[in-house]
Order: sequence, then structure tokens, then C-alpha cells
Amino acid sequence: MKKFDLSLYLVLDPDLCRTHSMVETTMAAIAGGATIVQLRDKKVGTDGLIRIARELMHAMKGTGVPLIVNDDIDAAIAIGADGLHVGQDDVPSSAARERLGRDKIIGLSIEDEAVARKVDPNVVDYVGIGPVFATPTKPDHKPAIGFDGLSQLIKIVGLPSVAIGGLKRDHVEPVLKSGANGLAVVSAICGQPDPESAAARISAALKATRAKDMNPI
Ligand code: TZP
Ligand code: MG
Repeated sequence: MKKFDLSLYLVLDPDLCRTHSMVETTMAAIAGGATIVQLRDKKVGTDGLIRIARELMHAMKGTGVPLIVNDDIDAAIAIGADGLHVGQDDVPSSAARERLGRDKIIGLSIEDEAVARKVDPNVVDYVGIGPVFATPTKPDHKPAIGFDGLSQLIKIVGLPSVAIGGLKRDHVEPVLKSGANGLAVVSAICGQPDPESAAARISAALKATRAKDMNPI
């Protein structure tokens, strides 16, 4: 059963989360309105990821918020994560689907038109598109695409999508106007002095923007 809400997608970064820990940040963000969480840790290896993901799953139990593992399909399978997020240099999404089965969520990062045109909607459940802006959180990121690039890629892919890269609360409106279902953030929540209120402020902006669009003056 695959149900997910991309509105406020928290991507965890172990370095930025140092002050509050990943579990604490995650639970605060969920209390503030985060709708989906991705564990992204490039340094710990599969065993380390499994250990952290187990702690996260235990803490998140009963919240209804899915946990997605970045890149590491073995870790995702070992812990029974809700899904896997892959980039262009990771396991191909078709191979991931074969191993994970139909019930798991598969997300794919896309950065340009060529990649967007190759996405298989029978395999991929959602796409992460960006970076919208340059960001120090991912030093090796591809060139920033801005909101014009974002809306162009969303139209090409035609799948649920989440924007990523340098996004803060003030970007909620242009992100939704570009056609994305939500925004994925790292530093707008991880490492913030109060991750719960940081998430709550973004979540409130999402609700206000959607309400405004439904009731145009
Ligand atoms: N992929 C593209 S940009 C990025 C990732 C994981 C990092 C986004 O981090 P931040 O702090 O929200 O700019
Ligand atoms: Mg990757």
C-alpha cells in the first residue's frame, strides 16, 4: 500500500543534525508538519544506515509518516523501509523496483531534461527535482535550474514531484506555482535552533498558499 504526501519532505543530514540528533530532529519536524522523511547519510555504510534507520522507524512508529532510505537498497530492504530514493549514479530505478516490489515507494532525482524524458512512470512513484538554487548542503550538486526549470521538468515528467535545493519557507508559493507537490528541505529544518517551529512555519505557508489558490480573490 503506497500512500505518501510530498508536501513537506525532510531530508536528514547527519552533520547538520548534530545539535539535535536525527531522531530528535525528525520527531520535531513531524510534530511541526513534515509529511515524509528521507534518511540520507553518505558516510556510515549499510550497517550504520540500518542502525540509524531502525532507531528512526521505532521513533516514527504510529505517526503515519513514511521513511525513505537514500541510495542504499540493501539497507532499505533490511529494515523494511517505506521506500528508496535513488539518483542518477545509484541503482537503476527498474532494478530497485524488481527488488523492492510494488508496495514500496521509489523516488528518483532528476536535474535536467534528458533525464526527465527517461523516467519510467511504471517504475517511479515520485521525482525529486533540483537543485532549484545552489546550496552548500550538497557541494557536488548539478547546476541550479530555478523555478522556470522546475516547472519545465515537472511538465515533462508528469509524476508527483518535490522540489529541492536551497528552499526555505518563502519559496513555498513559487514551488507550488511551478506545479510541484511539495518541497524537500535539509537546512531549513536540520540544524535550526527549533526544528519543530521551523517545520511548522513551512507547513503553515503550504496550507495558506493552497487555501489562497482554492479561494482566489
Ligand atoms: N539534492 C539536491 S540539492 C540537495 C540535495 C540532497 C540538498 C538540499 O539541501 P538544502 O539545505 O535544503 O539546500
Ligand atoms: Mg544518490
